[in-house]
Amino acid sequence: MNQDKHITIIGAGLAGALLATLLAQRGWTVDVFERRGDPRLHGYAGGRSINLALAERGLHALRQAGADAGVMQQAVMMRGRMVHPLGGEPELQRYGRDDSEVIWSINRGELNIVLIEAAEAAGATLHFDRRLDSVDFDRRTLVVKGDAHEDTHPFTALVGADGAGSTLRAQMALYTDLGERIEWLDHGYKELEIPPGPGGRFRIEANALHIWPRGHYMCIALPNDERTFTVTLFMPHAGPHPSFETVPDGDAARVFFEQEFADAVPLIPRLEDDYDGNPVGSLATLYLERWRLDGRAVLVGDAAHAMVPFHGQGMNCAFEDCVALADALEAHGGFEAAFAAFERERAPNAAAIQHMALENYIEMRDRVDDGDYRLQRALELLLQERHPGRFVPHYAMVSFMRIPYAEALARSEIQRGILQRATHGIDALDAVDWPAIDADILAHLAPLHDTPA
Ligand code: FAD
Ligand code: E1W
Repeated sequence: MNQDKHITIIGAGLAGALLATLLAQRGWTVDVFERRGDPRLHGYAGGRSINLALAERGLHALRQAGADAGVMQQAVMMRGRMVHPLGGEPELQRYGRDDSEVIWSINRGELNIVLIEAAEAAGATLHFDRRLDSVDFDRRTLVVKGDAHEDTHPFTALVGADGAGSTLRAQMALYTDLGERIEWLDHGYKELEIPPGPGGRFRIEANALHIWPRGHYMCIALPNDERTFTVTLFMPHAGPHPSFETVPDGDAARVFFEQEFADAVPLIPRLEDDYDGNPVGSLATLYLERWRLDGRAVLVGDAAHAMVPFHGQGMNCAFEDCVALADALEAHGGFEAAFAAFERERAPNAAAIQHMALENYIEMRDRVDDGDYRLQRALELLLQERHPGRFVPHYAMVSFMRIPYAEALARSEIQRGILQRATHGIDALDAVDWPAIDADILAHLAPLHDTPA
């Protein structure tokens, strides 16, 4: 075996399977160890239909691997957010200018299967039911367990794609200080299901991400290709408002939903069973000062930078990591230089999207249904037309473009100031002082350069 082009990946989840594909396609010998069983044989762990929003960054990475067509077959287009106010009609707020600026809802299990098949087709070797247990970085061996098995394998270099609770990260931390800090969100989440309606049709608008903003908590719903929706309730774990403490079970949930999400109640026939049967998930941001142990191991995706889900970018960012790492391994001689270049490129961008994801929770749960927010979104669209290639709405920079997240964040902060100054004390766009805004934009925003395809 060519030791220089051999790599071992921990985790065949979203990032692990995509990275295995990209590297195997470039002539690498790739071994992947995955704790779970092969989802093609036993179905995807959990069995529930959980979906994710795929945006341009993730889609572009899938194109690099030639896996986009297989994924898009199952995808449902989402044109915008459908906001359901308390006691009012739902309203669609478009994400972009037209149907070329949309995002896609995809099933996590189906996506993982497409990527696992791509990895094997490219020549990677996947070992299922093999959980990483420990690593001896001095001897360069690792121990994996599963099926009453315990094996020791030699490795050349390791990539940790084993998610937020990464075992590889914990093993690396025994050899070097990674500067790890976890910030738990005091809100958790619970998933519920909207089954198909009469005639097997979607019960609510299929091509949207539905949001029920309620100030300190919210529900969202994403469509599945089998005509169901997965609803997610985000709410504090504890405390007096509504919280998972004050709404402890299915019966309490029905009363709560009748008060707060009345239009959703008839859509969720198994509300009590779903609420009682599904766990409350926890959410956190994981900050690391270092992502690698010299040239012996590096972390990608959630293992390196788990984030809260409110921008729908965790997987998209993990996929961008995979392309960046595969490129760095091709561009640099030796693992140490490649891992260092990868970390240098990605760490500031991961930090930027982690920050934007936290900010977006407050935006989604509290602001999407107020007049000021809608005025600023409408103004963003007009400014995009007036200053093409210079003023691009925040959401578009994150979801429809591939400029580095750190640049999107810096520009968004400048634009927020411009929008605030422009809308200060006015409540309609016809009162806007256009010459003043134009001058503000030209003074503070340089022309933007997107990465070419
Ligand atoms: P994972 O997908 O967690 O994969 C890790 C893999 O490693 C798993 O297969 C696991 O079994 C395996 N593994 C773990 N430990 C071991 C071990 N010791 N040995 C071997 N294998 C191991 N992102 C988006 O882009 N869009 C969204 O809409 C979105 N919505 C979300 C909603 C919620 C409620 C949450 C919680 C997250 C959401 N995300 C979303 C984020 C997204 O789920 C993650 O960012 C993404 O799954 C990260 O991929 P990963 O491959 O790094 O980790
Ligand atoms: C998306 C879980 C999740 C996933 C998402 C999004 C949101 C709110 C949530 C962010 C968004 C797609 N978002 N939606 N509308 N404005 N921002 O774009 O993935 Cl909670």
